[in-house]
Amino acid sequence: MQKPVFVLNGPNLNRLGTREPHIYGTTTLADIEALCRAAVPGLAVDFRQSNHEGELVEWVHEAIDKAAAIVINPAAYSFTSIALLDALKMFPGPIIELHISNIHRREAHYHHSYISQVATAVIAGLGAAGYPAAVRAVAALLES
Ligand code: CA2
Repeated sequence: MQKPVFVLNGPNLNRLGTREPHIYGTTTLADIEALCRAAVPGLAVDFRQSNHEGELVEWVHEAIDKAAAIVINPAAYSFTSIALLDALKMFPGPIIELHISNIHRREAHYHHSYISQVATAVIAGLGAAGYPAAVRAVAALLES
């Protein structure tokens, strides 16, 4: 059986849909999880969110053994976490870094992501629609 795709979400994303709708839209993380699960029939999606850097690192370690691909919205850890970068370097499959907003149109502190160094591809600015697009993209990469 095909291994699942891990969809990992970083800090504060559990509060999505509750503020800043002009940047992040009104979709909740539960809505996004449903979009991911429906994106590719037959593809298992393991969807998680944590506000803790160490927990995200441990999930990446788990993915090394269990997942075919990782889609990750590291949120603020994109711009600070060498620990997450080092963990992702060990993952052998495709990694898609995802941001709901276009981080390059925002303040300068959102412009440099450590995670982009190890990402197969980066999706930013498509809103919640970026998530199912990322899941479809990894499915295509795993097929090829
Ligand atoms: O655009 C994205 O997906 C981000 O990764 C979201 C992060 C931000 O630090 C990145 O620059 C871009 C922040 C997530 C904030 O979560 C929210 C919580 C409640 C309401 C709206 C957003």
